[in-house]
Amino acid sequence: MAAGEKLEQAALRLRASQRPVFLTGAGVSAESGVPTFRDAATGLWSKYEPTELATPQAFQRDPDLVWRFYQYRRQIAAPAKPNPGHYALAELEALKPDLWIITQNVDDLHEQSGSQHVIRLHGRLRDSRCSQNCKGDPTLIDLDKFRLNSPDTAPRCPYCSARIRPDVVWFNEMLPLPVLEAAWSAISKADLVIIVGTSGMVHPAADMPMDARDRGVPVIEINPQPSALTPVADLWIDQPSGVALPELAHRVTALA
Ligand code: BV8
Ligand code: ZN
Repeated sequence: MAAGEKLEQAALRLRASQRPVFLTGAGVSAESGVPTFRDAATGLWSKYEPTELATPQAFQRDPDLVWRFYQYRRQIAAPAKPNPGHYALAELEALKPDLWIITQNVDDLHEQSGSQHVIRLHGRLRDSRCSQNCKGDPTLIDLDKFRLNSPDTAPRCPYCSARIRPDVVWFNEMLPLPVLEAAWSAISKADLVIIVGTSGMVHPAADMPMDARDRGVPVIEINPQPSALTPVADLWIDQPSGVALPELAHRVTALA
């Protein structure tokens, strides 16, 4: 099926849906210049596997190394701006008030582009917290306020002196329960799931479209490459999200 026909089919489904859910991954931020997760360790970090650094064990073993990795990723993500794909999702939410985005991304680009209904599964790169959550979960620490913005060593909590860490969910850590509940609730109500820019390797995010498909909900994937979730999709649009999403929004608006 030609690309135009696939987009037309996707637009008709999206137009007819009341409660569409978009599951996004690092690919949706690629055109904003944020390296995808599996490409995150380039240059001097290329000798590390991101999945090995994004664990409590790595932080336990070498907090300063993991802290430097996240300071490096913060530096890259800080200047990034939303791309047309992010803005298209915000435009679609204005048309479809019950649209939800479940994102695996830890950048703020969906929120920066105006999307309100965003469920962040894996936390927020720019936030730091006490690793012991000594003042409650989460004990967020404003590094600027406490003048702790250290590039090289994991600073210590001003309240209990435990190490400070990025407020993200690492591998082998549970996702926060309220976030999981919100995501599963959105997926259980979805009448259409559109997967954008994820390799589909990380759980429980990857389980969500599968659950929808098992209930007979149509699933569409937007990704220039096949992913672990392509077999779950009824329709695979093999285009970059920065191209496909604006085209989709344009067609849905035209149908309105
Ligand atoms: C948990 C924050 C319970 C940190 C991240 C079931 C089966 C197997 C394993 C497990 C399972 N259940 C649990 C596990 C273990 C583990 C897991 O999934 N392991 C896998 C990898 C083997 N999961 C967990 O540990 C989770 N916790 O389940 O708790 C528990 C408790 C104890 C013990 C066991 C279980 C927590 C997972 C959270 C990890 N934290 N992020 C950080 O960012 O540093 S995940 C990390 O990967 C990022 O958030 C990233 O978003 C996410 C997924 O990666 P992608 O977004 O897909 O990015 P990737 O680079 O892989 O792919 C990019 C895609 O974009 C590609 O397909 C590419 O083609 C495409 N693309 C590129 N350009 C474009 C594009 N697409 C569109 N347009 C473009 N222009
Ligand atoms: Zn503390």
